Amino acid sequence: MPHLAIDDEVATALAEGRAVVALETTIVVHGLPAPHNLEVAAECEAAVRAAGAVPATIGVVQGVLTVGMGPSVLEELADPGRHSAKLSARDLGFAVATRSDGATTVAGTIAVAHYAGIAVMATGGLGGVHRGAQITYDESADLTALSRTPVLVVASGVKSILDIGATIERLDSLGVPVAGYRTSQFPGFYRRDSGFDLDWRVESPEVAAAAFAAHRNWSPTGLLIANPVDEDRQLDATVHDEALAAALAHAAASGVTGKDVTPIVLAEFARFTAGASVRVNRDLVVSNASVAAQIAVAVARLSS
Ligand code: PSU
Ligand code: MN
Repeated sequence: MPHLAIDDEVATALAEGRAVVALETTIVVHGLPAPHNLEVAAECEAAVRAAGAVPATIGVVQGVLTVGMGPSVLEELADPGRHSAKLSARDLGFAVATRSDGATTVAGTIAVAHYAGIAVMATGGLGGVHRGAQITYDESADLTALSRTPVLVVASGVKSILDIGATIERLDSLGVPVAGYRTSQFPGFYRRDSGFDLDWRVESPEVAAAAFAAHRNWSPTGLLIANPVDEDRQLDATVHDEALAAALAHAAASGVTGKDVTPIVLAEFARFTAGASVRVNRDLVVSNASVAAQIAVAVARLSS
């Protein structure tokens, strides 16, 4: 497959049945400002290794679905002059055919991960249903991708800019199982608790892995493990609520739609909080990478 390039270390780990964790690139290219973006990418890879798994950062480089990329390739992909696209699952065929550069979203990343044989991925916040979606129909393809791709995703819930209640309902309709990681509350990305309860919680990577292994026998969907940011790392509640209002107003006034909405709202959050939201975003992504790696190790153990 000339359109698929799996890094040697990742390929060897997969062939030997060892733990591999897919990491996305949209957060690096479109989600976090430089130099935080490349720093956090390196920290995620280190966190995955520290937990005994192999990291596979996924993106599209000149039309090649690239599974596992070193820091120099990632740096090139994130170079603003390169105008790397934001690629969801549906975009991959055109990106291959036109030899484009692009960062993959959760939807794009799990599609490539599954194609490459990787069953676990980590991100910051899953995409979801946007506020006002009953008019705009703006619902992230992350949800429908998870409903047809058997990859376990670790995320700190969904970003608080979204309609969290509606997102939880859609995950239910789509048959995507959700459990809190050592919490009974659905996390609110920058905050531990979005105010919504969860039906399931898991206390260990082993139970998360066992649930996924069982689920895969009768369902084609992925599974969401919702890992909240550490208590002492979350954004102050008042700061959060003020920033959220400002970011939503900014997005509405800018007239931006579609896939540009999430990046512009994240950037406004960072500006309004003078970088505090970026700090929280960094902490939660690295924590998710670590939890994903622990789960991937447990998944590998179950299948050996
Ligand atoms: N998590 C973060 N920052 C991000 C994202 C996740 O901390 O930028 C990205 C993911 O790639 C996710 C995307 O798939 O945001 C959702 O974009 P949209 O709402 O356009 O579907
Ligand atoms: Mn959207």
